[in-house]
Amino acid sequence: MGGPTLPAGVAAEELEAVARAVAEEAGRLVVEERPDALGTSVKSTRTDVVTEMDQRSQELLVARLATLRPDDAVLGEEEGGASGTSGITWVVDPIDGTVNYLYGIPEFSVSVAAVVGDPTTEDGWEPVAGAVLNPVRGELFHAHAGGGAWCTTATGTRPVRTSDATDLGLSLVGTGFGYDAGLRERQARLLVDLLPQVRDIRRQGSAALDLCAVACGRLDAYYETGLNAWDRAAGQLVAREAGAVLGGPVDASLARQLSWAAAPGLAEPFGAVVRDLTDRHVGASDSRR
Ligand code: LIP
Repeated sequence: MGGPTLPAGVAAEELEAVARAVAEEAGRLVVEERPDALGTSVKSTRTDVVTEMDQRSQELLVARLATLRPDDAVLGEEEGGASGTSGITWVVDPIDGTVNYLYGIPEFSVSVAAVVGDPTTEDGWEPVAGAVLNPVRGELFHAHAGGGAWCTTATGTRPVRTSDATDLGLSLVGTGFGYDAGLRERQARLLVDLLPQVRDIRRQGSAALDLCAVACGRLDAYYETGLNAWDRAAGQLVAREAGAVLGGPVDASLARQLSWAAAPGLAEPFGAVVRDLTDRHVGASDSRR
């Protein structure tokens, strides 16, 4: 099956190089220019925090993409994207794991993906290149469609592959929770039913890094309900290129109600159990953040 169709004259490798470059610039910004007194405000609920560095990171990403890819659109988590005419949209999370960033926990990322299609729809889009940077660890995960998944650090670039897990009862599973208290209650009930069936759970706080953790075998599987496109766009491409099987509530289409990724040997039992538990505990209409 062929990969996503790119607009004429667009090379996925070039988009990957752009994603890597701008993610690294934004990563330097959020680490090196974080003020002692970090300005914050709230969005959907009082726990849904945004910092001044989320906004500054997105402003940098939009400005650099306007220079490097002037005809492309940009959709970001924070206010202030850009329209485009090329058929490529950059879907960016300027800081994924904002609460970790706020608390000084070194598990946050800058996530940058180039997608075809409309990323404001549920599944009418597909990533073609992307990069996820943990700027504290200095780990840059990156991929383009059909090019494999890679991790670049100060010591070089290595290919990444999923684990060879096959036993659900021995699987290490990542997840996350939304900002709405009612959704969190239902997500917790899902977790109560899942936890006895797996080895253990990790809640690391960045969907992009969780998907990259599946890609490199630090997690055997990951699921989350209520993700936005910017949380997952780059990480899902890295995971798929690393050999992970990905899916949603009914089929291979990741969706707001449920997005999951698993090592191939685990995909059938894991996909079945998270689809069933999501149906039981988190209805489609409950997947607001
Ligand atoms: C975060 C997600 C994470 C989720 C958090 C939060 P943000 O994104 O990446 O998976 O569990 O609640 O939504 O808001 O830090 O960009």
